[in-house]
Amino acid sequence: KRKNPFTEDNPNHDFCNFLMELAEYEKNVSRDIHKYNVYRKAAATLADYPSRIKSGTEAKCLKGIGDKIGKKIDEFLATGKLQKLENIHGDSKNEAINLLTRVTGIGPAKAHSLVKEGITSLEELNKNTDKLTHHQIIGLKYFEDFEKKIPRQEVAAIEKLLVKYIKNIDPEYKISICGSYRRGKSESGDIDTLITHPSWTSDKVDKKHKNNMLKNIVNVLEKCGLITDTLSLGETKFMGACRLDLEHPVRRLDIRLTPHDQYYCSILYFTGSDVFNKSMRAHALEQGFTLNEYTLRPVGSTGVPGEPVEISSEEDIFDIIDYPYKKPEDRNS
Ligand code: DCP
Ligand code: MG
Ligand code: MN
Repeated sequence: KRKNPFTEDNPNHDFCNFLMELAEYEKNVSRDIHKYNVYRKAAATLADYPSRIKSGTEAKCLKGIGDKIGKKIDEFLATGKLQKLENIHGDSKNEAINLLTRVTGIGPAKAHSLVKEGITSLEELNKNTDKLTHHQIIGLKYFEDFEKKIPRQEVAAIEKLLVKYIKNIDPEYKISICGSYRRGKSESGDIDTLITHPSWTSDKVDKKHKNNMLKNIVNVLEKCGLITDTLSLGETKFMGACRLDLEHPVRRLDIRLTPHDQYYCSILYFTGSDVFNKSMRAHALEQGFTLNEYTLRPVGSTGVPGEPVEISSEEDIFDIIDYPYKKPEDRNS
């Protein structure tokens, strides 16, 4: 599970680090998603900033950074640490909750309840797998592998295999690796794969057919040894694990199957970043549109969304909501 996506060299990475630690604390321990988003946004903004921030005042000029975070930057610059974080780390209950949420499938609520039962380490978790779902057991099994970042060239090698095996089922399948890889990052937390097929549109095909399409793809990828485990498999979403070969760690693999007419909204969503998606959706709303991973629709005067707008490229979506086009590499904040 991603802890800090801003590890790549940037002149403000130490600020990003403490902001992401605060973000994780708010999400996992306080369960305050609003504060989590505020810290995450601030970290994304700083990670994107090309030069070293010299004071809280300077930082406050940037989007998403206010008084409180400005003060924290000043404290960090003056003392090299944050008292708030020192206090958080000094509490073993917080540390246990933070550790357990690093297992994929264990969310803040589950982590709280495990810690309440006295389960505070991975050893104890291993002795209590009866309390875990299949997803969480696989998460625990590959705890170390799943925390390793995936080098870009390994994602590219897995992409090649995915394309080869899936096109072998039907050459008309279109496969795109999205997420941080499409944003050009040198390493990724997982592999986000979007699949579509020109003859499959949202109005045409029944659920049964859709169901079998993804199941069939997953089956094939399992048979050839690329997929090692399934965390969850639905009609349009697969979450699981894959491995290039025995010399490489097991990696988290997400697959989404999308109808052809929803492809551009899907690829936009799945490319992210999550912080960028939030900004873009907020902008869409200001322009009277509701944007999600499936469609772009005008918000009618009654508040009921209208018919989806026809879209034939990612650029279309930016144009329609009057948002300056950003290449995937520029969608980090
Ligand atoms: N996404 C989103 N909101 C979320 C989770 C995901 O908008 N809460 C979208 C944007 C993400 C994309 O899905 O970029 C893929 O999700 P990941 O969690 O795989 O994130 P990334 O690929 O961006 O980063 P990483 O390298 O950590 O996987
Ligand atoms: Mg990803
Ligand atoms: Mn993912």
